[in-house]
Amino acid sequence: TLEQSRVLSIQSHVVSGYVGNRAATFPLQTLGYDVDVINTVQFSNHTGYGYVNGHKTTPEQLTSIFEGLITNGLVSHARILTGYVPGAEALEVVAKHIRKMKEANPDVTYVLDPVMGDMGTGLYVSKEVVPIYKNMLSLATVITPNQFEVELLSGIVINSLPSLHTALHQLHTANSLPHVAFSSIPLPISLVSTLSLPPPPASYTRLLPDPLPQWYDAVGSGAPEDEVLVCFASSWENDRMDTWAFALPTIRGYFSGVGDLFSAMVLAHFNNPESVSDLPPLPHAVSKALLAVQQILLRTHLYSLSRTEASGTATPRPLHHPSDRPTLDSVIPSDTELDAMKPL
Ligand code: PXL
Repeated sequence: TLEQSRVLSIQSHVVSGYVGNRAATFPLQTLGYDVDVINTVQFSNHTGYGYVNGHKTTPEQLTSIFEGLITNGLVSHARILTGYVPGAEALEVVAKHIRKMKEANPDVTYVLDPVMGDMGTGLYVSKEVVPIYKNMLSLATVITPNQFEVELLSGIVINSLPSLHTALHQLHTANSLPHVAFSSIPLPISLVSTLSLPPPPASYTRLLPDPLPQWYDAVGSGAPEDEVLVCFASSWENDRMDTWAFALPTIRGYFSGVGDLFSAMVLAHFNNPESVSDLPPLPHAVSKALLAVQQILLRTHLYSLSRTEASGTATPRPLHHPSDRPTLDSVIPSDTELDAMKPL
């Protein structure tokens, strides 16, 4: 039988910094999860530094770790999370064991982040990884791709809301995939305010909080007509697709591991009896995840602004140095702000 509080998280480890398992583990633990961690790489730091040392876990090493867990009867996780797995053979090993776990217990919740690349940089795993992820889609409960990964997995180029809708529809129907949480894409706020997702039945749009939080000017570009980040979530049930869109103010900083934290928080809040609202499971989990990510980014941003000394080569100077910076206390959302973030 499954142990509801146990999570198996399979992603990267970095010695310095917080991406992959280093971004996922502690936040999951604070929510009461018992997190078992398989490290797919051990690097000195994340790859944004340009210089990285360390090693990838080999397929043989991954196999032996899984065998150890199985032999001791330690595989009863109710939730599985996977992220960065750079090699095809290693990903095959991961896929094989997740398939076994799902076969033994179809109720396992599996959040799959198909980490392959992004729009700016292109593919950053071996190209043999792509077809393996395509095969793994049928195992997943929720996937958390970015735009690059949605296009690669669906074969559909996203350049409009209808093409976005078609790509999501394709992902659901071709893979019997119940849920997609499409991590944020930048859109002009003028478009977002007119957003209507084809076709209804149930499409919610969570727009920017109104009034804007008082920290917004200090962390955003300062111009509300500027871009916002929009996250699309869609669920497929009984031959019907429901889509939700969430819009958030942009925090102008250089961050890594944001997607990893987001996926972990979606896993944490998805169908969790201790995390409830009147929303369906996916939009509930996504709104909780976005709020947690936003709060952590705000604190990280304020911390980075407060540091005067050089802090390593991966952190460029912040774009904004407002003299009246928000304080940590002031970024804790008020009840009114939280209310304003409920779907319309
Ligand atoms: O955040 C994704 C990620 C995961 N793992 C490693 C990375 C990064 C992003 O830079 O370098 C090792």
